[in-house]
Amino acid sequence: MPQTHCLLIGAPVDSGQHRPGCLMGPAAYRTAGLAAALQALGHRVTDLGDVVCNPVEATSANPAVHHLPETLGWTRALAEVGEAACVQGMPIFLGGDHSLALGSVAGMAAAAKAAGRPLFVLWLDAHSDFHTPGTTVSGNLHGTPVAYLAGRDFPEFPPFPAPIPPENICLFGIRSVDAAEHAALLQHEIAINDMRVLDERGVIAPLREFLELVEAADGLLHVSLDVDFLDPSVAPAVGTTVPGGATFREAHLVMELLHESRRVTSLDLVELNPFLDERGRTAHLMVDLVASLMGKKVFDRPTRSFRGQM
Ligand code: 6HN
Ligand code: MN
Ligand code: MN
Ligand code: MN
Repeated sequence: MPQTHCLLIGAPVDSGQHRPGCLMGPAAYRTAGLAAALQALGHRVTDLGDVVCNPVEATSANPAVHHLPETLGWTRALAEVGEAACVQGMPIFLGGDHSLALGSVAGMAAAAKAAGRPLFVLWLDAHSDFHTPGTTVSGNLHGTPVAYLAGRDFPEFPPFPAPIPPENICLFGIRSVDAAEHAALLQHEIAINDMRVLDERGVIAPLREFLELVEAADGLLHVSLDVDFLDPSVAPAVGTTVPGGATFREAHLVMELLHESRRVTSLDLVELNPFLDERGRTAHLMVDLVASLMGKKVFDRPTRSFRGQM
């Protein structure tokens, strides 16, 4: 199996929502043994440490929006660090709340543009995160990154480097969508695999459909994994729990299929709030899911993809 150079990028972002604790995420992933788990699979790991945020003075026309200067600072810093890391290997962003993806995906989009390759995004989440700063009711900017990467109106932010066409975006696992997000999603051709779809079809068929698009376009694939994609019964350490999420095995199966696709080029791990965890179980599960994504198998048969090819 080819070795990957994994670049761990600590993103202790806590400004995208109100409940303190996500800033402890990077330390929790390190404590739960992420680097060792990747090395045990034969990968090379470089920990780039934690990124530092320099706030950017700004205000929003929407008075609900809070911590905009910090979020702008993180967006700029993470885009820069992420874009530079792409050249060396596979960036893995250790969050931090989901507003970090405003920066991580911007960095990946800039790198994809420079490489002349299309970027695809798989959003594993209970939420659609499709608000703009103008439509958010909570003012929590962690609910906005999909709208930013799709090129919607973000007057407070730098223009997104290369907006991602809706057909290159796949929402997976969603079960909580606000009215303004719902209305906007109806205007975009984004694949929406909500839990109703996954209940009926399972995770395999819809994920394969998306991976086939990535394959056909020889695309780069960014995966953004929100802890609340998982059911709260297996992953309690998150501020925005929504019942009815992916089971332990569904989540591993998604990761195993992603590994077999050989397409994933960057990854966000977001919304872990270690302050809400139970003896580290959510942090450990997230590390185990990354291991599945990077090649760990239940039983290590000679490698065969889901299509039965080598
Ligand atoms: N996340 N739609 C809600 C809001 O406040 O805008 C929830 C957002 C959750 C964001 O889970 O990353
Ligand atoms: Mn606050
Ligand atoms: Mn999210
Ligand atoms: Mn979420």
